[in-house]
Amino acid sequence: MDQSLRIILDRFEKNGDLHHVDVPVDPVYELGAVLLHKGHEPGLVFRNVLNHTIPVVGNLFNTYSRIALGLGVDIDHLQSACINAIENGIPPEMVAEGPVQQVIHEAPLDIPALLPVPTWFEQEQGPYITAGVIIAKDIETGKRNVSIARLRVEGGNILLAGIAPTHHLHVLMQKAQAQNRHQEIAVVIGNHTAVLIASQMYVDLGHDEYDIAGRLLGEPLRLVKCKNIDLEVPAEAEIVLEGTLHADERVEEGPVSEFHGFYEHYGPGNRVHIQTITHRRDPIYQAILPGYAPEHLLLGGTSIGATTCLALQKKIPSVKHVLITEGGMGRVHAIISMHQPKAGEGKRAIMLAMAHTNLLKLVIVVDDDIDPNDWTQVEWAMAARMRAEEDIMIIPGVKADRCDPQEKDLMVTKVGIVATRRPDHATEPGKFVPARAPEHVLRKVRENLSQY
Ligand SMILES: Cc1cc2nc3c(=O)[nH]c(=O)nc-3n(C[C@H](O)[C@H](O)[C@H](O)COP(=O)(O)O)c2cc1C
Ligand SMILES: [Mn+2]
Repeated sequence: MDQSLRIILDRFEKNGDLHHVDVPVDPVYELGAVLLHKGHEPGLVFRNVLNHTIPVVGNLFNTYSRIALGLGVDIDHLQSACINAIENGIPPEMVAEGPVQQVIHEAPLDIPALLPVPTWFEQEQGPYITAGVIIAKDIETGKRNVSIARLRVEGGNILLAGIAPTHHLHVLMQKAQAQNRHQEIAVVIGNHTAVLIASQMYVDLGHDEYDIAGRLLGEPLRLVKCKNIDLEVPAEAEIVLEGTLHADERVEEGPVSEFHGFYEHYGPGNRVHIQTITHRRDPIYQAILPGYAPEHLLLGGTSIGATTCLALQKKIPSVKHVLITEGGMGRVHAIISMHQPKAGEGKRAIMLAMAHTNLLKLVIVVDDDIDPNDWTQVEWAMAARMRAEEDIMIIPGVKADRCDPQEKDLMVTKVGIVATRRPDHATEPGKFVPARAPEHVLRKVRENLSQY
């Protein structure tokens, strides 16, 4: 089976989920502005990027259904497929060669000339690689890590990485520094959906995200050895940058966009020295519009929903689904769907979810007759089933993630809402009786709806 981004582009094309842009587009601000204004419309292939020959694709995975399409699963099975992939990984396999190494560039490298990396926002200090999946190995254990961090192109062969201190890649960089070594990394651009989703999973340090990608693919991910570092990269990817991440080379990053749509000022980032670039003969550059933009939010939201759901189900089997909403920035709002929760079980699920997934700030619990993807239904559940004095929990002073827009002294107030039927719901005489026509008439009309 083809494990490339190309097979996804073909599938999207056939399904009407891809649009080609032939007019010239400037990678400085204009390309990002097009992605922004196209919102949830089909993915875009920019075939004519100013000053570059390599085409740029973006907005591919800007809805949960397009993520499901990329993984080849039904939208209703997206979360269960992710959970299965976490629990039953398939280890990758090595192959002797792959198209990602058809062309090899060595020093001196000029990354800005070679790759059409977009400049996104006014206050950011340069172009950012945003769909670069970073491969690294733990210097102590040899275990692999696969994740995304944005990389600013500084010129020549130098990049700047801004990695959250809580992320594994940051831990690995520190471990390398403790041994006075630089952390080898490979930046892989132009990936199959399975690799992108795997890279976003909140799993334990040492859990190789390539195994998750394998299960999502349904077969081992095929890897080739890097040319000059001790790492392995997907053989069928588009572009790979091989280099080292330097804990001791810290450079002030300045304003950088975050998922909430504002700039953050995180302080210094770390320099990356690239020594080799390999790519296909005719590579495709993948870009993800960063900031408050659907693709950025939902790639993370898919994985956060799955990892939270898995953690909850281990303690509370009546949890059926955890949806991370786009309006909640793909990070901070969750809707938990439960099957006939017992009294108080909704609140327990809320507390577990918040404790497990630090970023979650508003968690709403609904019964599984409500479609969490349909905000109108969720709102109806709150209107019909919630008693605010009992069902809303407000928890001030909880430790926050540094990214939360309302974080103060690294704390936020969290809110939990239980909007499920009460256990006595069915027995209260005369209440909550649905007003409807007889079931046999409803069924007959449903079955013959197209005739009307
Ligand atoms: C488009 C995109 C850009 C991202 N940029 C960053 C980033 O710049 N810094 C960062 O720390 N995490 C970033 N992330 C989030 C991490 O990739 C994600 O939390 C991942 O699970 C971390 O994995 P790790 O703990 O294995 O390192 C980004 C995610 C996406 C989808
Ligand atoms: Mn990891």
